[in-house]
Amino acid sequence: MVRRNWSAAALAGVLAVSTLAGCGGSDGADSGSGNDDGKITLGFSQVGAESGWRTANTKSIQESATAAGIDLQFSDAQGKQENQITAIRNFITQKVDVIAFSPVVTSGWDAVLQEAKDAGIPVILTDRAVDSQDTSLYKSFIGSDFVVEGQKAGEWLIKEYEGKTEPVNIVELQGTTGSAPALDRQKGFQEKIAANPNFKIVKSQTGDFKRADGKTVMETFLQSTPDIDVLYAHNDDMGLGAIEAIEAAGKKPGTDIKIITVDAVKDGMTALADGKINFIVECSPLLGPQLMDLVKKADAGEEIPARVLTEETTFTQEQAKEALPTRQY
Ligand code: GYE
Repeated sequence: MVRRNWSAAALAGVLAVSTLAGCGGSDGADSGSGNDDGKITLGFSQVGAESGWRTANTKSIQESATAAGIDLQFSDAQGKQENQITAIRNFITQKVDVIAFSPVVTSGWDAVLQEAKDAGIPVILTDRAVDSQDTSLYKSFIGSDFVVEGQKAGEWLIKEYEGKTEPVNIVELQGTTGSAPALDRQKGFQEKIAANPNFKIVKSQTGDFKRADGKTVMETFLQSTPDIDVLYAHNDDMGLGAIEAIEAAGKKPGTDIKIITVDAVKDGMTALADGKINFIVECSPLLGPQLMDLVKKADAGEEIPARVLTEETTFTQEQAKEALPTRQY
């Protein structure tokens, strides 16, 4: 389908090119995406399949593209930024109508985003932010506020230990190094717990948002630090891996070591309802429907909000029991 540019000047340029193409026998109705079915083509570069959250997010994007009649070119970067850059360059070459992607890490995007901008293809950041100073390189950013998520985790801990004066040893399983959710969930949490001098983060290491890594890193934490009171894991999957390590070490997760995670996917919620996790901060992966609305508007050259925030809650063990039967993911 014709990629509609958003400025009148650019539109005039596209029309001129179309006219020339028409002379060559083309129908002149396609800017080159090779897709003449009238559908919008969306190129989407996904992080990978590192967690339950990501699986639910991919499903949401695929299902809502189908429902919206959008032709989705889906590319899995397997956790590597270089794969995402290659995928985005391919989308530019294909002349897709809109590009969306969930950046693995925050930095290093300026060059490829500039290429998309120069090609007149609107870009929508999905789920994770970039640190580019030039915010004109993308049209919108849809996703959660990860700093707020970290703050919610810290607030729960402060309440949990209210009135107590003994030291609280915390270990932290960070998400993928350099990713927006890892940086911001750490920041928000630290900001809140700084209010209580008894709280001490004694170990903090990445588990790459993966269950297996959460388990192995927790094993090393348990070996080096016998008196762990609290585990703060940046996602459910790492928390679930850590639970295996804690149980293997003969300790009771949720009792001997209190556990806070982020995401609230079904496996996490089940462990919460079972008393193995103490608190989960929700992060919704169901970004597909809102993303498709933004894609349609961006393709039509309409103004779209620079920031679209997802609505989220938190879950205690009791709340998890209530929510589990109807949990979608
Ligand atoms: O919390 C984690 C996933 O970017 C919000 O990535 C997302 C995070 C999510 O791997 O489970």
